[in-house]
Amino acid sequence: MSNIPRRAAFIAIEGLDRSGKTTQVATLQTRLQAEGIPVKLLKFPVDRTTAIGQMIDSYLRSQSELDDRAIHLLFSANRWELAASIEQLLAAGTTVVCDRYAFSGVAFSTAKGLSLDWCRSPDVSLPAPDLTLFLDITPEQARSRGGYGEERYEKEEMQRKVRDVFHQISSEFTAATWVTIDAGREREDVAEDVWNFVRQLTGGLSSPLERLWEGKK
Ligand code: Z5A
Ligand code: MG
Repeated sequence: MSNIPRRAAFIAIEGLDRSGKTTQVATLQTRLQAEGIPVKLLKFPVDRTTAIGQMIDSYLRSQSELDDRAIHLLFSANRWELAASIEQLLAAGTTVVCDRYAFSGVAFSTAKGLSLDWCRSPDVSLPAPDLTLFLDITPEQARSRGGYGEERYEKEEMQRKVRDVFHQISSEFTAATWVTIDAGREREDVAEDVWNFVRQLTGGLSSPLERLWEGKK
């Protein structure tokens, strides 16, 4: 028998706007709970009422202007605020499911014209998800869900660029750690795919939590 303590899995749900991230995260939480697996949901940007959260919220609503690099660093700081608690939860056996994570940070800022390497650097060494499920839809499918909202990035041209960067990011991960799911289908079909990947990790892991993008030039 191994003496290595098991820990819970860290799962990120990423995807384009209107791809159904929040819908799927809620369904996944219900399913994990029904299986008796402790779970904590996190959403980035976190709670828009904290000091950093308020700055992000005001920026996304176009109520304030910030340098592209400054807002990028605020999104990253928002994740670092929770990095230690993610580690503690996993060590205590609670599965952590994130609604967006560092990949959204890199995708949106790179789509605005910043370099991918620069965008990645503030998030290097964050807890790395054991599994990232990327919910992919076309801009046409997003439009059929009522279109984009009123916020700064909710424009079709921007969403196309973001999708391209997400595909570029995904090519750097193995098939075991990054899975692209066709999210243009019925909610139940997408949920079934999500569950089939997540269930493989519900027994916990004996491998240490990895650090995001460490060793990446
Ligand atoms: N951002 C950033 O720039 N940098 C960062 O580091 C981070 C984020 C972390 C706010 O994000 C913005 O922050 C975002 C990226 C940027 N900018 N944009 N644009 P957010 O997470 O707060 O955004 P959101 O408000 O959650 O919206 P969303 O992501 O677009 O939605 P979603 O969570 O993917 O989808 P949903 O709310 O589950 O579903 C959308 C609608 O579709 C809803 O009416 C559902 O009932 C419906 N739906 C869901 N699934 C289906 C299926 N399968 N079929 C049909 N209809 C469906
Ligand atoms: Mg959402």
